[in-house]
Amino acid sequence: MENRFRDEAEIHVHAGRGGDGRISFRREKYEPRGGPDGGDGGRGGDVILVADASLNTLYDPYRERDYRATDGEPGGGNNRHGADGKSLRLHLPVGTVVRDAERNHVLCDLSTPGQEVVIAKGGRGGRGNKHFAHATRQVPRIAEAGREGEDRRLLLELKLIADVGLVGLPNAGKSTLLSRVSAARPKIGPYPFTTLVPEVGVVKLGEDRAAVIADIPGLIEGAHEGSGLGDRFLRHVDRTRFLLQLVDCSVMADLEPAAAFDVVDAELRKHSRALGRRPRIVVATKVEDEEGASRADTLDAHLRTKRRAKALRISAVTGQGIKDLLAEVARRLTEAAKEED
Ligand SMILES: Nc1nc2c(ncn2[C@@H]2O[C@H](COP(=O)(O)OP(=O)(O)OP(=O)(O)O)[C@@H](O)[C@H]2O)c(=O)[nH]1
Ligand SMILES: [Mg+2]
Repeated sequence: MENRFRDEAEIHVHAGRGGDGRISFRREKYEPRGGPDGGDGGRGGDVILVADASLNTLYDPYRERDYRATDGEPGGGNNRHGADGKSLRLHLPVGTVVRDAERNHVLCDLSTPGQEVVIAKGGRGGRGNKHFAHATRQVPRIAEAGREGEDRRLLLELKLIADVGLVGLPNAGKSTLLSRVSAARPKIGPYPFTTLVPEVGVVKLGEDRAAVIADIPGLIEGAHEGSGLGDRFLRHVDRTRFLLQLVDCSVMADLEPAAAFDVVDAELRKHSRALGRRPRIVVATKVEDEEGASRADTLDAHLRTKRRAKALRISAVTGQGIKDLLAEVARRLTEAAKEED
């Protein structure tokens, strides 16, 4: 899984060097000592980071480590200016946090689609010898060298930005729910760890309302410390407005609903205080028969001691409860938006 999905990468970016200034003299008939006409070198290209909404992981392209913009061309004779180097535009998913790898401080956060940041500036071109002529030096045999471009090591860290995060044990039905309410087609399987890569989908909540939902791989005990890569996945729900915690209430589930709730609840709290306190809707999944309903009752009894609200019951198979769930999601988002104002 590690070789396909990247949510962390270290890369080295090199802006282009400026082209050198030229030493040259005009050559004309009958004028053996023409004036200086060496042109300036072109500017080196910049390295520009672009926040691209069509990407959602730091995929394979970024396994390459070095990224170079091109150098500026040297100046020519006859006052010809060297061509500027081409800038390199590096497309990264929205939600990428960029740090300086040496000092570890945040350089930028690519949070808005289309946002562009010049992360390494190209070097200035050197001036040609025509700039160095004056009364006492009419035959300047000097020109300036181009400047080096900026060179930086960057740490890229992807943190998805979504309205709603789906969390739960493996096999809880997270991806199934996402595929039911959005156009996203995540992989679904009757076994744990089907989802290996966080995925986002857009859910329509009304005529002109929509929410972005992030589906992450299942969490297991110890996730906050890195078990099952849980800490990396939890990071993708750091930037959500609220969470849907899914609890499998079918008889097939490995754990009783109350225990399943507690495992994930504890991991969220241990990951960070903020995530532990993030508004959350508990969702009892796979509730399509009496057996499921009675297990959902035990979950509610358990929640009574811990939380104000009961679990919302859904079945992705029959579609039961999904409309109500989306209505609740819409209501919560409105609430969250009000609080942010
Ligand atoms: N009976 C029933 N089965 C369901 C329901 N929702 C999901 N499933 C099944 O549960 C299994 C796991 O579903 P997924 O959506 O892949 O679960 P997940 O939580 O995304 O699992 P991971 O990606 O491994 O964390 C699949 O076999 C689904 O078909 C439901 O409402 N009722
Ligand atoms: Mg899944």
